[in-house]
Order: sequence, then C-alpha cells, then structure tokens
Amino acid sequence: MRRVRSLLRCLFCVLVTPVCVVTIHAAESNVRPLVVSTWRHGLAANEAAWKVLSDGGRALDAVEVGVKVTESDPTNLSVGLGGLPDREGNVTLDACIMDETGACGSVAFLQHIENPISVARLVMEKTPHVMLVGEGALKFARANGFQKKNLLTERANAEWEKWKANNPDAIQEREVNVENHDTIGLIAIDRQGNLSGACTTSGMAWKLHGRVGDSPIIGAGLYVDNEIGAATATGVGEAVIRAVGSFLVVELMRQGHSPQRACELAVERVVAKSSDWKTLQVGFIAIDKQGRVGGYSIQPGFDYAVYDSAQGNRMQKADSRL
Ligand code: SD4
Repeated sequence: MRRVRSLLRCLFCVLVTPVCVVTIHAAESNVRPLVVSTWRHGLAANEAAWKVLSDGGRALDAVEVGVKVTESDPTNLSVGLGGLPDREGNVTLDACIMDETGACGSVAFLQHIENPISVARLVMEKTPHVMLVGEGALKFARANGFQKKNLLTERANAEWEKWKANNPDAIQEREVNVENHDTIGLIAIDRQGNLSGACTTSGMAWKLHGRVGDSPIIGAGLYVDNEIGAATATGVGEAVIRAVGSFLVVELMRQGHSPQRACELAVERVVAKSSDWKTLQVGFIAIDKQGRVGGYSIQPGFDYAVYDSAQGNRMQKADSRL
C-alpha cells in the first residue's frame, strides 16, 4: 500500500510540477513590467517608461525617462517647463526619485532647469546627501552640465498676469484641483521584480515664493520599499506632508492591506488630520510587490494611467471619498 502511495506521489510530481511552474511564470509575466502614474499626462509618461522596461531595463531608468516626458511638455501647466509660477512669477520645481535599494535623491525650490528629476537622480548617485534646494540645487545642476532655461512659457505668463489682475491683494490661495493635470508621480516594477518611483511638479500655482510641497519629500510625495510596494501622491502637498502620505500607504500595505485599501486608509488619515479636507484634493496611487494596483482620492475627478502587458496603457478612474 505504501509503495502504491509513493508511486502515485511520484507520478503526481512528474505530471503536475511542470504545469505548476508554467502557471506561476505566466501569472508573473502579467505584472512585470508594470507602470502606474498620476493623471492623464501619465499616458505619455508610461509609454516612455514602458519602452525602457520592455527592453529589459531597470525600473529606476524607466521612472526617470517617464516623468521627463511630462517635465519637458510645455503645454502641461503643473510640471516642469510651462508650469504655473509662484505669486512673484517664478517657476520653482520640486522632484524626487527612489530606487529598489532605498537610495533616494531630491531637489526642491529649483529654478531654470527643465528636468529636475534628473538632478534629483544625480543628488542620489553623486552626493552623500538626499536633498538639495534652491540656489545650491541650481549650482549643482549647472556644475553637472544642465542648461539654464527660462521655464515660464507665454501661456503660463499670461495665466499669471490674469491671476494677478484678479487678486491684487491675495495671500496664498489654495485651489481644489479637479482638472486632469497636476503633479506626476510614476511608480514601476521591472522584469526583475524591482520597484522604483519618481515624483515631479511645479507645485501649487501662485504659491508663496519659497514654498515647497510634498512632491520632493521622501515619504510624503513618494515612497518605495522593494519588499512591499511603492506609492506616490498628488494634490495639496501640505495635507500630504502632515500625514506622511506615501510612507503611510506603503506601511499599510506592509500590514497586509491591498494597494487599493491602503490608498483609501491613507486618504482617511488625511481627512482626519485636515479640518478643511472638504475643500482640498489629495490622491494616492500604489502598487505592491505582486503587481496589484490601487488609487483613491478625496475629490472626484482623479484618474491614473496603468500600463501592463495584459491590457496595455489605459486610464483608470479613481474612487473618491466625496
Ligand atoms: C504640491 N502636490 O506641490 C504638489 C502639487 C500641487 O496642486 O500643489 N498640486 O503640493
């Protein structure tokens, strides 16, 4: 009887094991590579990131190449070149990047440089620091060959003139951004299963000169933990910073929540910590190590771009608290 059982077990192994191996690999190929990014401008960013990943490239290269598309698009009013200026007419940029080893780099309040994400990456790779700001960040960028450029486009300048005319005595105003443009946060998994993320913005339009939002702050605008997942944020940075939003999303995933549930719970935390939450927008997107995706926001209107081999590049509408 024992010999029969052992014979049957061997037969099972021979017949079933190859099927199991094939099945597991097929499932994995659906989530590797994977690119997810905020808002409709994410579609073009995802295309560039996907090209890197489908050639077998590293997630870190993909996230940088992806968000550079948005930074260099002069028609985009909230990221890089063409971003709306602060209340004094200066375009000031914030960006950060983080890789699968936990290495990270960031620039804040950086002016005159079209691709702050690449400066952030150099801060990560060439200095012992994480973050450079303002004049120092610009000096570092220039020393590393970045060209100084006027980032205030005619259109952004016209919008600023209009705002000034309508708000002669305005102090900082906060706008609920329900339009399809805002910060780009892009998170990705490469074929090796490694995660990276990038986040870049011109920040809140008409901000006080010197204001820095959540986007360049590791843990607030972006967080990556290669064992767990990655998350990034969009919307009113002050509210995201108070909740250390992206770190919170990743920690919630660590506790066992799905990316979707983690984004929902993080939005709940923002709501609990912001008495004015009904008048502000905050959105999170997240991926986990298994390639599951989540997104959630306070206000309706938030969407994000998802690119995988199963369904290609498409927009996903986020559920919202309101
Ligand atoms: C920031 N989260 O600087 C970014 C972008 C923004 O309205 O302000 N959007 O706070």
